[in-house]
Amino acid sequence: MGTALVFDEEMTRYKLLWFDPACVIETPERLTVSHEALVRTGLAARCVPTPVREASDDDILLVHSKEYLEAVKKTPYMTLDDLKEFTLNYGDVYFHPNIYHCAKLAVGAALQLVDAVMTGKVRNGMALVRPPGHHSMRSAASGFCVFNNVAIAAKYAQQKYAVQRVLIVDWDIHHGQGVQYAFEDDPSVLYFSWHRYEHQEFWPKLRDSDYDCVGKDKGAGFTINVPWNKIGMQNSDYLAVFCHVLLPVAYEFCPDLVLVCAGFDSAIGDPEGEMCATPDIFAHLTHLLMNLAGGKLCAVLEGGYNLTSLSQSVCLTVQSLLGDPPPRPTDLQGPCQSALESIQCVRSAHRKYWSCLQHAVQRPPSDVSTKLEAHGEARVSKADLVWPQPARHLPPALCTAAVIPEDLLCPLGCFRIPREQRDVAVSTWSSLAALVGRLQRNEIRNGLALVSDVSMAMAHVFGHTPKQRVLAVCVGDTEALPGLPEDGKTLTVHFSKEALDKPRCKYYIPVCLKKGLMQAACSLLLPLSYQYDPDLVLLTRVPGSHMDQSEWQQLVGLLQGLAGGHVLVLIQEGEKALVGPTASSLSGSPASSPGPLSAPGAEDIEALERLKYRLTTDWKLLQTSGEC
Ligand code: X5A
Ligand code: ZN
Repeated sequence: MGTALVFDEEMTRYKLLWFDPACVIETPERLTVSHEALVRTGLAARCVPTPVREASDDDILLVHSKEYLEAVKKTPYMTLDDLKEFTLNYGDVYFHPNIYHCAKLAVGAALQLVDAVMTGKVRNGMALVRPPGHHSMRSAASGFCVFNNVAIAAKYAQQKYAVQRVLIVDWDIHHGQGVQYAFEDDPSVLYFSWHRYEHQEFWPKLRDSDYDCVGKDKGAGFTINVPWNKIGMQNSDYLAVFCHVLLPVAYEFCPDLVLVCAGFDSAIGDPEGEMCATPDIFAHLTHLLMNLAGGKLCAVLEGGYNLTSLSQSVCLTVQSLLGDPPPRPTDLQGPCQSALESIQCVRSAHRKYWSCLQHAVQRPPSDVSTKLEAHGEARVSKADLVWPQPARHLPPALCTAAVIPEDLLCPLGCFRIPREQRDVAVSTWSSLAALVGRLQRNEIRNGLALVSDVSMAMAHVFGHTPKQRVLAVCVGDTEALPGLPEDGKTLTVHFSKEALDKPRCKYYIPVCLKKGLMQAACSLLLPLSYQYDPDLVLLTRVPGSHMDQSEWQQLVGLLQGLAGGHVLVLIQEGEKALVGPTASSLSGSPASSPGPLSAPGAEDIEALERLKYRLTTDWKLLQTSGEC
């Protein structure tokens, strides 16, 4: 389906012309190094090159006032002194004779990306732009931003393509107040932002950026702010917010299009963010969003001021967009106390708006979150600012292998493991063994087998993976799971609609739910899986499941973020109809959307919260509240 890359060198042709310490970090090199890194790694060549265009006045007026546009239009003709004076009207931004031209291209780049995605030319894409956009407001420039690229893109998509619901994920380390203000009373655009806040001490120092600002009027609940009150946040903190806040709400919202304010000042080494999440995390964040909205995702560059971590993060984002498996996650110890406080506050503030959060722990609004300190130092030491160079990764040439009967057509994008023996039963086992071997040698990425007895097939796979950590995810009402090794070499999560055994040990987790499966996948399965960090994911499906085809496809998609993408799916014969949809997700096609009706019921969410709570002592990534 393809990934668009929108870029034009023209956007490097403006810079700060006078002394202003607040603006020195916003340089043309930000764009050149990012683009050069994409070229050097071969990623750019794998994308669909997509030209920029100049946004029209009408495009810009979707978000900005006529007066502001007319004022900016005059800047190309101003003298240096005029430009300096004009700049003084706004905060932390600079003007240059060529910035108006570049700002029109930056908006146009975002719109070209939306066009490419919405017309089906590509599945997703990224626009590398300057100036950034998310701080600019209806009548004001701010924080290096002139026009609000992403806010305009959202309105444009709604107007031109009748897109109903747009999800905007702002992972830049600053609060995109411009985006928030553009949609604060609009329930058709869900705006999510995390940002360095430090109890309103950090720029732009707005009361509007706190967790209790949730939107206005009809838009109440459709603004989600996650303030970071400490610096030094790590991969675990970011993942925890995705698992426990963003993803459950995103699945409930059911967007038709996902836009990302892709700022990388939230990565380690950035002088603005001072956070400690590694560039690898962006491969995961991207992957986790890639199956929403039928895969329609547009990432638009915002901030990012450490040229090394910026360019690495851009590469990892594009790598995921292209469908490469994310690298194995590193150092997931669980979120810090300060992050947990923020998570708890956000979930509590939103519990009345989202079914998936209705059983979040209630926090009295007066309980201002100042008491608890993050573990360790509040300062980030120099030693913590070193991170490993992302692995040079080569995706396996072959993607999906299938062990299926000869009378079944091999699904598109798969290749069949040939049968070596005439005896059907023996042949399936030997083919399955061959498949597991090829997965272990990284000759294939993932695989799928249709088997007569899932339980025996699982035992067979365990037999061939004695040294590996296997995450077994079982879906359906199996009575007999094989005798599971309880040595920590497998973690089993079993989804069933019937009541199951009580958890026998830390490594066997039964989940009994009627509905709300996506919520369980996001806030239970993902944290467990990430923390377990398996070498192989074994996903099994037997009849008698309540998980519909789109939920199943989402699960197949999400789990490919683990184990370097090594997922083996075992389907029991009665569920033959799932072979095609499974193969499609394994070979990288976007999963279908579960639809807004899959919202969970109160009972399910309560059961889920209870289960999570019980497991938190063993699995820190499941935590959603601080120690009170
Ligand atoms: C897009 C962006 C940051 C502005 C910081 C001003 N702007 N102190 O990251
Ligand atoms: Zn920023």
